[in-house]
Amino acid sequence: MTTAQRYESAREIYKNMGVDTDKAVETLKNIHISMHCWQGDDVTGFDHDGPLTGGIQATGNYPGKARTPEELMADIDKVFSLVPGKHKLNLHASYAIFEDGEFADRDKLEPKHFKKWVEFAKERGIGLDFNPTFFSHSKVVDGLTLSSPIDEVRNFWIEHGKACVRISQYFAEELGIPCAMNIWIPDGYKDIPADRMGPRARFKDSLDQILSIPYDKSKVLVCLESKVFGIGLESYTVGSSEFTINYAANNDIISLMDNGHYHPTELVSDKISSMLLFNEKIALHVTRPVRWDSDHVVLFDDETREIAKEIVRNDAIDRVLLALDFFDASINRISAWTVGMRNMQKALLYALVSPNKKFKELQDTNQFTELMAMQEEMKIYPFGDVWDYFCEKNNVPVKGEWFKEVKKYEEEVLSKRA
Ligand code: RNT
Ligand code: ZN
Repeated sequence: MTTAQRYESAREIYKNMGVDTDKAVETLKNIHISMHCWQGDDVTGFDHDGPLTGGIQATGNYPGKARTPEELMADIDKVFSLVPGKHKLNLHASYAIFEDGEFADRDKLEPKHFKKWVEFAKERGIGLDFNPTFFSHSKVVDGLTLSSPIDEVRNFWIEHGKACVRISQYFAEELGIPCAMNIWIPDGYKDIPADRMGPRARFKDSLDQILSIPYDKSKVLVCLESKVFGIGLESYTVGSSEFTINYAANNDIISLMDNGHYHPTELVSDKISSMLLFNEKIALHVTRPVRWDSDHVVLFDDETREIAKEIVRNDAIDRVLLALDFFDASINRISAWTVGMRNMQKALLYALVSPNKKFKELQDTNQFTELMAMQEEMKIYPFGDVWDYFCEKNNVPVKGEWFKEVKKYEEEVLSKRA
């Protein structure tokens, strides 16, 4: 049977449950996921040759990592050719591209240092998102940036933040697509602090200063990401969840939740509805924490599906800025990216072909026996046939065919990078 024939049969089966698969496929096509550039080079970037710092770690040394902007762009293109639909690219400030030996430190970055990325995005008709890089730099002193007690250090990073707001607005204006700019700082302490308030008060003031520059709020969507702990920063994190949610709510910016940034039994899927009740927009970093914020590749697993369900069944597709955040250096990086992107899309499609209204009715009429029975039945509906159809319709390889492309690319391109 062809993919189209299998889809026809699946469509009828879902129709009996009141699900319109044609509509689901159409909706999914218009969901743009922000793909992080940093899976391609283990969060290295192009503006330094020091180690990755900030309490985050990319482990593994699978060959073929991108070493130059050209290599990273080629790799991103390869991934986009294997992922259905059109997406956004999420850059970090450390991916500035300096030409003719010129260099600008993070506090002096300008739009021109990202011109090549804008050209890249324009040629592909995609939007760009952005992140100031508050790590992997000598001005991170004693693990602190925007919360540092040293004025010179704190001011350096405030200037970096301001520069990034300007660059984000440049992206939005050049591309005609709003740019989400996410602020995450690693600041924290390994051991029990003597003063928890001071660093948070300084962080608050630093954010106020960064956001005091004029910028167009309809173009630059400033987000603030919380965290519970980092490696070497286990006892105290300045940008905790309470800090970021309150700061965002009081300053009209967007809260960003990364599902690796909570205690192990806390689930971001359960937080989304509360956040949506009080915020016009929220932002997500979808990742896979394994025992800690390990940033494993996103799988088609329970929590990813649950996150997708919360977005879809609350009609929040346009209110959730959806980005991925993982970096696995132990496997082929093109494959890592592709698996994560396709899985996020699968999770969304899975949510779109769930009889959400019917399930809600069962809940509201206290029919939990039937709800469980039907939810379990739906798990083995011919979902794969709908997904395959979506891939075919969007001109990307169906089923595992994409992996052949990755192997070929590894042989022809990645293996030559040694
Ligand atoms: C770190 C945060 C942050 C980074 C990226 C590289 O724990 O999740 O989002 O992963 O900015
Ligand atoms: Zn994150």
